Amino acid sequence: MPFDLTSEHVAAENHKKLKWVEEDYEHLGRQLSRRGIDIESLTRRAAAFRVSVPSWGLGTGGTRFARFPGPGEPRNVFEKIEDCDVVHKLVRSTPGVSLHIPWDRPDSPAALKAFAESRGLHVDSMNSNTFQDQEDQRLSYKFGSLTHTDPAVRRQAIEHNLECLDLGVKLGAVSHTVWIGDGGNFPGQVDFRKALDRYMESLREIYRALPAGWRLFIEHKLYEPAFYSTVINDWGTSYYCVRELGEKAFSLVDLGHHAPNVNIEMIVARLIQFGKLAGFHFNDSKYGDDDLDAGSIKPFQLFLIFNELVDAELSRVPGFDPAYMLDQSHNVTDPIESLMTSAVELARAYVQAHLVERGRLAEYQERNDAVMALQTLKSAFTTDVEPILAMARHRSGGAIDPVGVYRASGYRGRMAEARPAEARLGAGIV
Ligand code: LRH
Ligand code: MN
Repeated sequence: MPFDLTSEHVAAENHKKLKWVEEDYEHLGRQLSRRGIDIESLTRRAAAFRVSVPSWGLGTGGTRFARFPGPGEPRNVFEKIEDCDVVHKLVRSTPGVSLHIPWDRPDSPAALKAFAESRGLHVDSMNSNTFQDQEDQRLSYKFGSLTHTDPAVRRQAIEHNLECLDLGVKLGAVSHTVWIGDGGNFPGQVDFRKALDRYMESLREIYRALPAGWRLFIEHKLYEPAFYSTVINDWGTSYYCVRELGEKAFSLVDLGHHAPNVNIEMIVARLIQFGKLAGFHFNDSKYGDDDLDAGSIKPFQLFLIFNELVDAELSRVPGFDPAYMLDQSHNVTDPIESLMTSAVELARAYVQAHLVERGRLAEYQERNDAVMALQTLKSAFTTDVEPILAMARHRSGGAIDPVGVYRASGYRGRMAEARPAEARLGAGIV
Protein backbone atom coordinates (compact mmCIF):
# COMPACT_ATOMS: atom_id res chain seq x y z
CA MET A 1 0.00 0.00 0.00
CA PRO A 2 1.49 3.43 -0.96
CA PHE A 3 2.01 5.78 1.99
CA ASP A 4 2.94 9.36 2.78
CA LEU A 5 6.57 9.79 3.69
CA THR A 6 5.90 10.59 7.32
CA SER A 7 8.50 9.83 9.99
CA GLU A 8 6.14 7.17 11.34
CA HIS A 9 6.05 5.34 7.99
CA VAL A 10 9.82 5.63 7.62
CA ALA A 11 10.31 4.24 11.14
CA ALA A 12 7.93 1.37 10.37
CA GLU A 13 9.89 0.49 7.23
CA ASN A 14 13.18 0.76 9.16
CA HIS A 15 11.86 -1.63 11.79
CA LYS A 16 11.81 -4.43 9.15
CA LYS A 17 15.62 -4.10 8.71
CA LEU A 18 16.84 -2.68 12.01
CA LYS A 19 17.80 -6.01 13.63
CA TRP A 20 20.16 -6.83 10.74
CA VAL A 21 21.69 -3.36 10.74
CA GLU A 22 22.29 -3.63 14.50
CA GLU A 23 23.97 -7.05 14.05
CA ASP A 24 26.21 -5.75 11.23
CA TYR A 25 26.89 -2.55 13.19
CA GLU A 26 27.99 -4.46 16.27
CA HIS A 27 30.24 -6.72 14.20
CA LEU A 28 31.83 -3.77 12.38
CA GLY A 29 32.25 -2.05 15.75
CA ARG A 30 34.33 -4.96 17.01
CA GLN A 31 36.41 -5.04 13.82
CA LEU A 32 37.08 -1.29 14.00
CA SER A 33 37.92 -1.32 17.71
CA ARG A 34 40.67 -3.84 16.85
CA ARG A 35 42.02 -1.02 14.61
CA GLY A 36 41.71 1.39 17.51
CA ILE A 37 38.72 3.12 15.90
CA ASP A 38 35.51 4.02 17.80
CA ILE A 39 32.53 3.27 15.53
CA GLU A 40 30.31 5.73 17.41
CA SER A 41 32.58 8.67 16.50
CA LEU A 42 32.31 7.68 12.83
CA THR A 43 28.52 7.39 13.03
CA ARG A 44 28.36 10.90 14.48
CA ARG A 45 30.51 12.14 11.57
CA ALA A 46 28.26 10.32 9.07
CA ALA A 47 25.15 11.88 10.65
CA ALA A 48 26.74 15.34 10.46
CA PHE A 49 27.80 15.02 6.79
CA ARG A 50 26.04 17.49 4.51
CA VAL A 51 25.79 17.90 0.73
CA SER A 52 23.45 20.18 -1.21
CA VAL A 53 21.27 19.11 -4.09
CA PRO A 54 20.91 21.02 -7.37
CA SER A 55 17.37 22.24 -8.09
CA TRP A 56 18.07 21.52 -11.77
CA GLY A 57 18.71 17.86 -10.92
CA LEU A 58 15.11 17.11 -9.85
CA GLY A 59 13.79 17.09 -13.39
CA THR A 60 14.87 14.59 -16.04
CA GLY A 61 18.10 15.67 -17.73
CA GLY A 62 18.99 15.21 -21.36
CA THR A 63 21.72 15.46 -23.90
CA ARG A 64 22.02 17.50 -27.07
CA PHE A 65 20.33 14.62 -28.83
CA ALA A 66 17.23 14.20 -26.69
CA ARG A 67 15.56 14.40 -23.31
CA PHE A 68 13.08 11.69 -22.29
CA PRO A 69 10.91 13.29 -19.58
CA GLY A 70 9.95 11.01 -16.69
CA PRO A 71 6.57 10.86 -14.92
CA GLY A 72 5.59 13.44 -12.29
CA GLU A 73 8.37 15.87 -13.14
CA PRO A 74 8.51 19.09 -11.10
CA ARG A 75 7.08 21.92 -13.20
CA ASN A 76 8.36 24.81 -11.10
CA VAL A 77 10.78 25.62 -8.28
CA PHE A 78 8.19 24.88 -5.57
CA GLU A 79 7.70 21.32 -6.86
CA LYS A 80 11.50 20.95 -7.06
CA ILE A 81 11.63 21.92 -3.36
CA GLU A 82 8.90 19.33 -2.60
CA ASP A 83 11.13 16.66 -4.18
CA CYS A 84 14.22 17.97 -2.33
CA ASP A 85 12.15 17.48 0.84
CA VAL A 86 11.68 13.80 -0.03
CA VAL A 87 15.42 13.33 -0.61
CA HIS A 88 16.28 14.95 2.74
CA LYS A 89 13.53 13.09 4.61
CA LEU A 90 15.06 9.76 3.57
CA VAL A 91 18.85 10.39 3.64
CA ARG A 92 18.91 13.24 6.26
CA SER A 93 22.08 14.81 4.75
CA THR A 94 20.76 17.23 2.10
CA PRO A 95 19.06 20.28 3.71
CA GLY A 96 20.74 22.66 1.27
CA VAL A 97 19.46 23.41 -2.24
CA SER A 98 21.42 25.19 -4.99
CA LEU A 99 19.26 27.35 -7.27
CA HIS A 100 19.76 28.33 -10.89
CA ILE A 101 18.47 31.63 -12.31
CA PRO A 102 16.32 32.17 -14.35
CA TRP A 103 15.19 28.50 -14.22
CA ASP A 104 14.19 29.00 -10.53
CA ARG A 105 13.31 32.72 -10.50
CA PRO A 106 10.33 32.95 -8.07
CA ASP A 107 7.51 35.53 -8.27
CA SER A 108 7.87 35.92 -4.48
CA PRO A 109 11.35 35.19 -3.02
CA ALA A 110 9.86 35.44 0.48
CA ALA A 111 7.23 32.79 -0.34
CA LEU A 112 9.87 30.45 -1.77
CA LYS A 113 12.15 30.95 1.24
CA ALA A 114 9.29 30.24 3.65
CA PHE A 115 8.21 27.20 1.58
CA ALA A 116 11.72 25.72 1.80
CA GLU A 117 12.25 26.58 5.47
CA SER A 118 8.90 25.05 6.46
CA ARG A 119 10.39 21.79 5.18
CA GLY A 120 13.72 22.21 7.00
CA LEU A 121 15.49 23.20 3.77
CA HIS A 122 17.57 26.27 2.87
CA VAL A 123 19.07 27.83 -0.24
CA ASP A 124 22.87 27.63 -0.27
CA SER A 125 24.38 28.76 -3.58
CA MET A 126 22.93 30.83 -6.41
CA ASN A 127 23.95 29.96 -9.97
CA SER A 128 23.78 32.48 -12.82
CA ASN A 129 23.02 31.48 -16.41
CA THR A 130 24.64 33.37 -19.25
CA PHE A 131 25.03 30.22 -21.37
CA GLN A 132 21.49 30.35 -22.81
CA ASP A 133 19.44 33.13 -24.40
CA GLN A 134 16.11 33.81 -22.67
CA GLU A 135 12.90 34.77 -24.59
CA ASP A 136 12.96 38.41 -23.40
CA GLN A 137 16.72 38.87 -23.72
CA ARG A 138 18.00 41.88 -25.72
CA LEU A 139 21.50 40.67 -26.66
CA SER A 140 22.58 37.08 -27.45
CA TYR A 141 25.24 35.06 -25.65
CA LYS A 142 26.03 33.12 -28.83
CA PHE A 143 29.58 34.43 -28.83
CA GLY A 144 30.01 34.66 -25.08
CA SER A 145 28.77 36.57 -22.09
CA LEU A 146 31.11 37.98 -19.41
CA THR A 147 33.99 37.81 -21.92
CA HIS A 148 32.04 38.90 -25.05
CA THR A 149 33.88 41.39 -27.29
CA ASP A 150 30.82 43.70 -27.12
CA PRO A 151 30.78 45.67 -23.82
CA ALA A 152 26.96 45.84 -24.03
CA VAL A 153 26.71 42.05 -23.90
CA ARG A 154 29.17 41.95 -20.98
CA ARG A 155 27.06 44.61 -19.25
CA GLN A 156 23.93 42.51 -19.73
CA ALA A 157 25.68 39.44 -18.29
CA ILE A 158 27.01 41.41 -15.32
CA GLU A 159 23.53 42.79 -14.62
CA HIS A 160 22.15 39.23 -14.62
CA ASN A 161 24.73 38.17 -12.03
CA LEU A 162 23.92 41.24 -9.90
CA GLU A 163 20.24 40.25 -10.06
CA CYS A 164 21.20 36.78 -8.79
CA LEU A 165 22.97 38.38 -5.81
CA ASP A 166 19.92 40.50 -4.92
CA LEU A 167 17.59 37.53 -5.24
CA GLY A 168 20.00 35.36 -3.24
CA VAL A 169 19.98 37.78 -0.33
CA LYS A 170 16.17 37.59 -0.22
CA LEU A 171 16.37 33.77 -0.35
CA GLY A 172 19.02 33.48 2.37
CA ALA A 173 21.79 32.15 0.08
CA VAL A 174 25.44 32.46 1.16
CA SER A 175 27.37 32.11 -2.08
CA HIS A 176 27.23 32.76 -5.82
CA THR A 177 28.54 30.34 -8.42
CA VAL A 178 29.65 31.62 -11.82
CA TRP A 179 30.13 29.12 -14.64
CA ILE A 180 30.27 30.48 -18.21
CA GLY A 181 30.60 28.49 -21.42
CA ASP A 182 32.49 31.34 -23.14
CA GLY A 183 35.14 30.20 -25.65
CA GLY A 184 35.72 29.39 -29.32
CA ASN A 185 35.18 26.52 -31.70
CA PHE A 186 38.06 27.24 -34.05
CA PRO A 187 41.71 28.37 -33.83
CA GLY A 188 41.93 32.13 -34.20
CA GLN A 189 38.31 32.73 -33.19
CA VAL A 190 39.16 34.08 -29.71
CA ASP A 191 42.12 36.16 -28.48
CA PHE A 192 43.01 34.08 -25.42
CA ARG A 193 44.62 36.91 -23.40
CA LYS A 194 42.06 39.62 -24.24
CA ALA A 195 39.20 37.24 -23.39
CA LEU A 196 40.65 36.57 -19.94
CA ASP A 197 41.17 40.31 -19.35
CA ARG A 198 37.53 40.93 -20.24
CA TYR A 199 36.52 38.13 -17.86
CA MET A 200 38.45 39.69 -14.97
CA GLU A 201 36.96 43.14 -15.70
CA SER A 202 33.45 41.63 -15.48
CA LEU A 203 34.18 39.48 -12.41
CA ARG A 204 35.66 42.42 -10.51
CA GLU A 205 32.32 44.19 -10.82
CA ILE A 206 30.42 41.13 -9.59
CA TYR A 207 32.95 40.64 -6.77
CA ARG A 208 32.53 44.28 -5.65
CA ALA A 209 28.74 43.71 -5.39
CA LEU A 210 29.07 40.52 -3.29
CA PRO A 211 26.73 40.75 -0.24
CA ALA A 212 28.33 40.77 3.21
CA GLY A 213 29.47 37.32 4.35
CA TRP A 214 29.04 35.79 0.89
CA ARG A 215 31.63 33.85 -1.12
CA LEU A 216 32.08 33.90 -4.90
CA PHE A 217 32.72 30.54 -6.57
CA ILE A 218 34.32 30.31 -10.02
CA GLU A 219 33.77 27.04 -11.86
CA HIS A 220 36.29 25.99 -14.53
CA LYS A 221 35.53 23.53 -17.35
CA LEU A 222 37.78 22.02 -20.03
CA TYR A 223 35.32 22.26 -22.92
CA GLU A 224 31.58 22.29 -23.97
CA PRO A 225 29.72 24.15 -25.19
CA ALA A 226 32.90 25.54 -26.80
CA PHE A 227 34.87 22.83 -28.53
CA TYR A 228 38.30 24.42 -29.22
CA SER A 229 39.04 26.90 -26.40
CA THR A 230 37.24 27.74 -23.15
CA VAL A 231 38.13 30.96 -21.33
CA ILE A 232 38.04 29.43 -17.80
CA ASN A 233 39.26 25.98 -18.87
CA ASP A 234 41.24 24.67 -15.92
CA TRP A 235 42.03 25.04 -12.23
CA GLY A 236 45.16 27.07 -12.94
CA THR A 237 43.23 29.80 -14.73
CA SER A 238 40.51 29.67 -12.08
CA TYR A 239 43.11 29.96 -9.29
CA TYR A 240 44.74 32.97 -10.96
CA CYS A 241 41.34 34.69 -11.16
CA VAL A 242 40.25 34.02 -7.55
CA ARG A 243 43.63 35.08 -6.19
CA GLU A 244 43.41 38.33 -8.23
CA LEU A 245 39.81 38.99 -7.17
CA GLY A 246 40.36 38.74 -3.45
CA GLU A 247 39.75 36.79 -0.25
CA LYS A 248 36.04 36.12 -0.89
CA ALA A 249 36.65 34.35 -4.23
CA PHE A 250 37.32 30.61 -4.48
CA SER A 251 37.72 27.89 -7.13
CA LEU A 252 34.87 25.34 -7.43
CA VAL A 253 35.76 21.84 -8.64
CA ASP A 254 33.12 20.12 -10.80
CA LEU A 255 34.46 16.57 -11.13
CA GLY A 256 33.21 16.25 -14.72
CA HIS A 257 35.04 19.34 -15.94
CA HIS A 258 38.44 17.73 -16.41
CA ALA A 259 40.02 15.69 -19.18
CA PRO A 260 39.85 11.91 -18.62
CA ASN A 261 42.57 10.64 -16.21
CA VAL A 262 43.35 14.06 -14.77
CA ASN A 263 44.46 13.67 -11.14
CA ILE A 264 41.59 15.62 -9.55
CA GLU A 265 42.55 14.70 -5.97
CA MET A 266 45.87 16.45 -6.55
CA ILE A 267 44.09 19.59 -7.84
CA VAL A 268 42.01 19.46 -4.64
CA ALA A 269 45.19 19.21 -2.52
CA ARG A 270 46.65 22.23 -4.33
CA LEU A 271 43.54 24.39 -3.88
CA ILE A 272 43.42 23.39 -0.18
CA GLN A 273 47.10 24.32 0.21
CA PHE A 274 46.51 27.67 -1.52
CA GLY A 275 43.44 28.36 0.68
CA LYS A 276 41.23 28.72 -2.40
CA LEU A 277 39.05 25.58 -2.48
CA ALA A 278 35.40 26.71 -2.86
CA GLY A 279 34.02 23.22 -2.79
CA PHE A 280 32.53 20.84 -5.29
CA HIS A 281 29.97 19.96 -7.86
CA PHE A 282 30.05 16.23 -7.26
CA ASN A 283 29.09 13.80 -10.03
CA ASP A 284 30.90 11.13 -12.04
CA SER A 285 31.89 10.59 -15.64
CA LYS A 286 33.61 8.14 -17.98
CA TYR A 287 34.43 10.39 -20.91
CA GLY A 288 33.23 14.04 -20.86
CA ASP A 289 31.01 16.14 -18.59
CA ASP A 290 28.62 13.21 -18.34
CA ASP A 291 27.06 14.41 -15.04
CA LEU A 292 26.47 10.82 -13.91
CA ASP A 293 25.71 9.82 -10.31
CA ALA A 294 28.56 10.48 -7.87
CA GLY A 295 30.59 7.35 -7.12
CA SER A 296 28.93 5.40 -9.92
CA ILE A 297 31.94 5.16 -12.28
CA LYS A 298 35.14 5.99 -10.29
CA PRO A 299 34.41 5.34 -6.55
CA PHE A 300 38.13 5.04 -5.74
CA GLN A 301 38.79 8.54 -7.19
CA LEU A 302 35.93 9.88 -5.04
CA PHE A 303 37.53 8.22 -2.00
CA LEU A 304 40.94 9.72 -2.84
CA ILE A 305 39.35 13.19 -3.11
CA PHE A 306 37.75 12.75 0.34
CA ASN A 307 41.07 11.46 1.63
CA GLU A 308 42.54 14.91 0.82
CA LEU A 309 39.50 16.68 2.32
CA VAL A 310 39.52 14.67 5.56
CA ASP A 311 43.29 15.15 5.91
CA ALA A 312 42.74 18.92 5.67
CA GLU A 313 39.80 18.74 8.11
CA LEU A 314 41.82 16.76 10.70
CA SER A 315 44.94 18.89 10.32
CA ARG A 316 42.74 21.99 10.81
CA VAL A 317 43.90 23.81 7.66
CA PRO A 318 43.05 27.52 8.27
CA GLY A 319 39.94 28.69 6.39
CA PHE A 320 39.13 25.17 5.17
CA ASP A 321 35.34 25.29 4.66
CA PRO A 322 34.42 23.63 1.35
CA ALA A 323 30.83 23.71 0.05
CA TYR A 324 29.72 20.22 -0.92
CA MET A 325 27.11 20.29 -3.72
CA LEU A 326 25.86 17.75 -6.24
CA ASP A 327 25.56 18.69 -9.93
CA GLN A 328 24.16 15.84 -11.97
CA SER A 329 21.88 15.21 -14.95
CA HIS A 330 19.53 12.27 -14.51
CA ASN A 331 18.69 11.12 -18.04
CA VAL A 332 17.57 7.52 -17.42
CA THR A 333 16.90 7.26 -13.65
CA ASP A 334 14.38 8.72 -11.23
CA PRO A 335 16.16 11.93 -10.15
CA ILE A 336 15.11 11.47 -6.51
CA GLU A 337 16.64 7.97 -6.42
CA SER A 338 19.86 9.18 -8.07
CA LEU A 339 20.23 12.13 -5.71
CA MET A 340 19.64 9.92 -2.66
CA THR A 341 22.13 7.26 -3.75
CA SER A 342 24.68 9.94 -4.69
CA ALA A 343 24.37 11.62 -1.27
CA VAL A 344 24.91 8.19 0.32
CA GLU A 345 28.00 7.52 -1.85
CA LEU A 346 29.54 10.84 -0.77
CA ALA A 347 28.94 10.03 2.91
CA ARG A 348 30.49 6.60 2.28
CA ALA A 349 33.67 8.10 0.79
CA TYR A 350 33.80 10.63 3.67
CA VAL A 351 33.50 7.95 6.40
CA GLN A 352 35.99 5.63 4.65
CA ALA A 353 38.45 8.55 4.46
CA HIS A 354 38.14 8.84 8.25
CA LEU A 355 39.32 5.20 8.49
CA VAL A 356 42.73 6.03 7.01
CA GLU A 357 45.46 5.53 9.63
CA ARG A 358 47.16 8.85 8.87
CA GLY A 359 50.10 8.47 11.27
CA ARG A 360 51.04 5.17 9.69
CA LEU A 361 50.52 6.58 6.18
CA ALA A 362 52.89 9.47 6.91
CA GLU A 363 55.56 7.02 8.14
CA TYR A 364 55.31 4.94 4.97
CA GLN A 365 55.48 8.13 2.88
CA GLU A 366 58.59 9.29 4.74
CA ARG A 367 60.15 5.85 4.18
CA ASN A 368 59.02 5.79 0.50
CA ASP A 369 57.27 2.51 1.20
CA ALA A 370 54.84 2.77 -1.72
CA VAL A 371 53.27 -0.67 -1.19
CA MET A 372 52.33 -0.10 2.44
CA ALA A 373 51.25 3.50 1.78
CA LEU A 374 48.75 2.28 -0.83
CA GLN A 375 47.72 -0.62 1.44
CA THR A 376 46.91 1.90 4.17
CA LEU A 377 44.51 3.73 1.84
CA LYS A 378 43.07 0.53 0.36
CA SER A 379 42.25 -0.97 3.76
CA ALA A 380 40.09 2.09 4.44
CA PHE A 381 38.51 2.07 0.96
CA THR A 382 37.71 -1.67 1.15
CA THR A 383 36.02 -1.41 4.56
CA ASP A 384 32.25 -1.85 4.20
CA VAL A 385 30.90 1.08 6.20
CA GLU A 386 27.27 0.55 5.15
CA PRO A 387 26.20 -0.35 8.75
CA ILE A 388 27.52 3.05 9.91
CA LEU A 389 25.72 4.93 7.11
CA ALA A 390 22.45 3.05 7.69
CA MET A 391 22.63 3.55 11.48
CA ALA A 392 23.36 7.26 11.02
CA ARG A 393 20.33 7.66 8.73
CA HIS A 394 18.13 5.65 11.13
CA ARG A 395 19.23 7.67 14.19
CA SER A 396 18.60 10.92 12.25
CA GLY A 397 15.04 9.86 11.45
CA GLY A 398 15.89 8.83 7.90
CA ALA A 399 15.54 5.54 6.04
CA ILE A 400 17.82 2.55 6.42
CA ASP A 401 16.97 1.80 2.75
CA PRO A 402 16.11 5.17 1.12
CA VAL A 403 15.35 3.85 -2.38
CA GLY A 404 13.33 0.92 -0.98
CA VAL A 405 11.19 3.20 1.21
CA TYR A 406 10.81 5.76 -1.59
CA ARG A 407 9.56 3.10 -4.02
CA ALA A 408 7.24 1.54 -1.42
CA SER A 409 5.75 4.98 -0.72
CA GLY A 410 4.50 5.32 -4.31
CA TYR A 411 5.55 9.00 -4.27
CA ARG A 412 6.47 9.13 -7.98
CA GLY A 413 3.14 7.58 -8.98
CA ARG A 414 1.28 10.16 -6.90
CA MET A 415 3.30 12.95 -8.51
CA ALA A 416 2.54 11.55 -11.97
CA GLU A 417 -1.15 12.07 -11.18
CA ALA A 418 -0.70 15.42 -9.40
CA ARG A 419 1.66 16.87 -12.02
CA PRO A 420 0.24 16.22 -15.49
CA ALA A 421 3.20 16.17 -17.88
CA GLU A 422 3.78 19.34 -19.86
CA ALA A 423 4.45 18.09 -23.38
CA ARG A 424 7.95 19.62 -23.51
CA LEU A 425 9.96 17.17 -25.54
CA GLY A 426 13.27 18.35 -26.97
CA ALA A 427 16.93 18.21 -26.00
CA GLY A 428 19.36 19.79 -23.57
CA ILE A 429 20.32 19.20 -19.95
CA VAL A 430 17.03 20.46 -18.45
C1 LRH B 1 28.24 23.35 -16.43
C2 LRH B 1 27.63 23.08 -15.06
C3 LRH B 1 27.43 24.31 -14.22
C4 LRH B 1 25.95 24.54 -14.20
C5 LRH B 1 25.43 23.68 -15.23
C6 LRH B 1 24.03 23.23 -14.99
O1 LRH B 1 28.54 22.16 -17.08
O2 LRH B 1 28.37 22.11 -14.42
O3 LRH B 1 27.75 24.06 -12.90
O4 LRH B 1 25.60 25.82 -14.23
O5 LRH B 1 26.32 22.59 -15.29
MN1 MN C 1 28.77 22.21 -12.31
